[in-house]
Amino acid sequence: MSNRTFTMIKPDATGKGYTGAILDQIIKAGFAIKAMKWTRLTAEQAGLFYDIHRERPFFQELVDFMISGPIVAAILEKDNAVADFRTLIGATNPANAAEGTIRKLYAASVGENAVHGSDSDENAIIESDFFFSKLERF
Ligand code: FUP
Repeated sequence: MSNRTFTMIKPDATGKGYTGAILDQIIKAGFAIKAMKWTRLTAEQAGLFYDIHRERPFFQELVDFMISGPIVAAILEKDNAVADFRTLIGATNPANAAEGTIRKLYAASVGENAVHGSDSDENAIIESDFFFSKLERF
């Protein structure tokens, strides 16, 4: 599955009305949508998704932010999907993100950073399975 990655458009970006522009940029960059849903996470779900950060000082803030509004979850397909998508979204902190990247354009801070992108092929599979059944992928 090295040609697939997983993304979320986070509550800051959905709330500010950036969903359409972000999806447009993703599609124009050559990613095909293989699954997509508009949903809102519970605290338990957000905690499980970011389980790796549970002991970090920003964990509670991260969970509170991720449940503060709806998100768009999607599976994306493209050659070299994980790395190319990380390039498209830019650095975690938008202050360090390259010009033209999604986070540079739409993110406000390291916490409210508009989008998620999987950081490895392994995590792309885990994260995709967290949100989507086989019947929801086309
Ligand atoms: P990324 O892979 O770019 O999403 O970044 P990380 O996995 O390092 O972090 C996951 C999320 O934790 C970020 F999107 C935002 C949040 N975070 C903070 O709120 N503060 C930090 O110092 C680092 C990360």
